[in-house]
Amino acid sequence: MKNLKKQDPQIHKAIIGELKRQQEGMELIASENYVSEAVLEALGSVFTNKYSEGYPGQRYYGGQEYTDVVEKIAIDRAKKIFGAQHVNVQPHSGAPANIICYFALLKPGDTVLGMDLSHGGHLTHGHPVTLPAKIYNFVRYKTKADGKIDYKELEEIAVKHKPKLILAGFSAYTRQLDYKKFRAIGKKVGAITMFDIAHIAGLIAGKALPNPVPYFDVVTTTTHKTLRGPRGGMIMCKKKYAQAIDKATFPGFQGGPHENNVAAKAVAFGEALKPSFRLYAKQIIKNAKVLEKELTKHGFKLMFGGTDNHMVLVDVFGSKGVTGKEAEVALDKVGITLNKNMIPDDSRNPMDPSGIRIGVPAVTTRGMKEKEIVKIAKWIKDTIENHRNNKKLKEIKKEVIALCKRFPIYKNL
Ligand code: DSN
Repeated sequence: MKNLKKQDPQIHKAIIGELKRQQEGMELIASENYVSEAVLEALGSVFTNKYSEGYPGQRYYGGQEYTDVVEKIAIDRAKKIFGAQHVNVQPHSGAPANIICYFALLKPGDTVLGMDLSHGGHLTHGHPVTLPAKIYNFVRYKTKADGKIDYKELEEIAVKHKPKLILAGFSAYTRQLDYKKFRAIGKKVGAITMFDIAHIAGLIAGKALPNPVPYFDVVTTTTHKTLRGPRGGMIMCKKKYAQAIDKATFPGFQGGPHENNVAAKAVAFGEALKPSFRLYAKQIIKNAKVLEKELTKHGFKLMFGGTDNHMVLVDVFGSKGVTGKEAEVALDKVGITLNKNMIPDDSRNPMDPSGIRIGVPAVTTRGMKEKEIVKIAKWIKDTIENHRNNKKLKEIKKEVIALCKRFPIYKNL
């Protein structure tokens, strides 16, 4: 970054600081990951200069010979990974992708069935503070005491409210969904089915979880979580909805696509098609299972009874009398980054909830395996149990940095 260093030392310094933070810190935010240097190069490429409203072969501005190449490759690779009939790689991120789908498939006032936020759902699945919740009528379903979705209740709610859209997907739910049951309920009430796979897209791409794309009418995702691509979104759908989705993306909701992101998505999809990505996806699940076992052994209560994917949701307040915020702050002090999180029907508030969410995709990218996860679980326990003991926290921090240094990232940056 020699030009940046000379021209804008303040920004250069912040980027170097962030690089060091990522290199030395233990990243356990379930939705984060480390992209490859090739993905970073595509992101920082001259495609950032180009306007390309429209779609390959049908653009509004000239000079599209290379934008069309990268966008077509991104689409083809996504189709190959997920077996999708139609793909739109232009959504800027996951929230816009979801809003585009609502816009494409619904009329104002239509009813949508989505998962409750405190039960692991996502803000854009109808939380009252969001724009979609002001436009559409969201009805929420929850999980049962055993942590599974109550499909019988889901069916009853669907029969009662006759939604136009049934939404599956989550940002903190840790269990595998029954795709066939969603499809059957959708069919029974004549609803379109949509699955937001943002969190688990990489696990599906790596064949560590079954592929839901054949079962749902529409599937949205981000590209930067387990899929390990650039910050961005994507919509996959059945041919029947292709035109509506494309029109709702542009000109309906977005302007020009960010072709530097599209190029980086193509690079990441190329990586996801490699055999090594399958090993990565499988290792994520193995690591999460070890985390589940170790945290349980250390006296933590895991929500939903454990995990089938890349993350766990822990009731730290119920387990150790330490709030989610206190745990997040203490863990930050030792260089372990994660987020406080609501647990189902949390009696506390979102800024200081009862839980923390812990995910292993980023540390797995670094090459950490079962042995390292055992250590991480112990540090989490020791940090939370000693959250006011700064001396102890400093000792743990040294150990965390030492382990991260043994699993380096971005050596060539
Ligand atoms: N913020 C993302 C997450 O952490 O799950 C979802 O949008």
